Amino acid sequence: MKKKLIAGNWKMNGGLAANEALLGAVAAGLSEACADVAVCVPSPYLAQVAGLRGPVALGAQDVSAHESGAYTGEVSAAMLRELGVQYVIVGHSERRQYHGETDEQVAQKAQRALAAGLVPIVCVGETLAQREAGETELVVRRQLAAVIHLNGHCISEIVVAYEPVWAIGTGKTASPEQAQAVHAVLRAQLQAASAKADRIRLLYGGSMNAANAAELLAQPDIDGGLIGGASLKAPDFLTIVAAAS
Ligand code: 3PY
Repeated sequence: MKKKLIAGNWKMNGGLAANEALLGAVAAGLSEACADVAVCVPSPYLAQVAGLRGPVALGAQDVSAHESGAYTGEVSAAMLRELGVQYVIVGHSERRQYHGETDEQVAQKAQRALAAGLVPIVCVGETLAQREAGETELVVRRQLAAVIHLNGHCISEIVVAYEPVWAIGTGKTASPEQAQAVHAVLRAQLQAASAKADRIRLLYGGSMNAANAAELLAQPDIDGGLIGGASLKAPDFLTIVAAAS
């Protein structure tokens, strides 16, 4: 059986003192047999968290689609790697929505990450309007297809996160049945692309919290969670990790 992965997405939150307190509390609460745990932190704190992380893997929240050069403000995959980063989120809906990231750019970012030895956490998910129009499957398959198309030969090295946009920052969560249905679609798409698809971890994201984690994580195709707000509170985050362990 695959070990589940619980990755915190701190988004644009944190501070030197707060990070130290949060990581200390998380590390103290982890047991040896627990799920894999990661925190995806804002870029300025990567070096700090690399020194504090203990058993927690380090993740970033974005990476440049370019290798290096005149791209003011961007951070390359090689730079992340040098800081000890293992995971990087690509295509989070907040980046697709507020920064206009396209499926092709997300696929390029995944490619840069893989080439540098990082594991991209590729986010896919539909908006409320798309769900109501019956387009959920079409949308998530299109988003994942772009990444499969560009990264076919190493697709088994990625993590996929299904994050329905209508469940992000809204307090709404997909029901376990809704989430499982989409995960099954994604799993079938990955199986069609790779003989090693069964080892790819499919995370659910979108308001996973201490109260709903156990039910979501019990679904056959949910291999972990990408956790927003609840990853900023050590007791809640640890409850989710325990539910995955
Ligand atoms: C959320 O749970 O709000 C997320 O966006 C996790 O990435």
